[in-house]
Amino acid sequence: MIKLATQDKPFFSEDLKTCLRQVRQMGFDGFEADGALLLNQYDELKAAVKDTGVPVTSVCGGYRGWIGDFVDYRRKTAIEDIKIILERAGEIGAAGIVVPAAWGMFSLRLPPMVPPRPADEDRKVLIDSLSKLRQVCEKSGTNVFLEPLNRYEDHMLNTLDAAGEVIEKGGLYHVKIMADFFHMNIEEPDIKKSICKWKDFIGHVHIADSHRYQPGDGHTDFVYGFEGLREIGFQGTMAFECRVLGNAPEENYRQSVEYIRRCMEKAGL
Ligand code: LER
Ligand code: MN
Repeated sequence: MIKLATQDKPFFSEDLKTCLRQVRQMGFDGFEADGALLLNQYDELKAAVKDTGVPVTSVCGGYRGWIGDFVDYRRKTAIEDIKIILERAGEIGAAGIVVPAAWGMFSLRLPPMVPPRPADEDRKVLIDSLSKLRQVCEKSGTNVFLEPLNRYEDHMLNTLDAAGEVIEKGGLYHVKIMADFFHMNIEEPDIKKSICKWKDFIGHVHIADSHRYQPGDGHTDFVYGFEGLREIGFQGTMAFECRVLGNAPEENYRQSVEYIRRCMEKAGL
């Protein structure tokens, strides 16, 4: 059964128990926690999950550095932080952590356009970082969800093909592909076909509409993409990762959850 989750929102309480209750009341099945919560407020988060029964389905970001960082000590720091997050994610029943190669570090489409490291080195570095996370994933029963970002946010992995090829080349089967509808809308020629091509690799999904606001407000064809998820028998979590437009953001967000549930139904999910 697919779960719908949300990342944190400005209108959710800072008190984690209250936050998780709000998440459920809004119509979600679970919460996608920032990794910083697992690093810095782990006891509070664990107690909130236990008290409310609302699961942390997944984790995203919140660690220092990037697995594809140009600076070696920052890459090592990222790996060490992610290891701690994954151990704790396993303890509280979360499926894993969403990890891009890097975010906002370099773009081949923005000046200076010439990266300090060649593409074949990028790939080696990514395979090396991801290999170092194999043991903790196996021990904690978690996955790394490797996320291709659009060309303006990262230069290493932009498509499901690029992420899938790194996984295959490195034999990294503790790593799954994270398919984000916002990035796919920019980079994939046909979202449904790309999802179907990587059917055994897709482990997690992010949703936002074409303009990265709440689903239902833009022009992304979610039903079409969800048909791909139905065809591959996807059973993971789809997490909302978007800003919320409008004067009544809480109500608009609630309506967006209803909209996505209708799209899921239309797609047979
Ligand atoms: C960034 O644009 C993004 O999509 C996040 O999920 C980063 O991991
Ligand atoms: Mn994302």
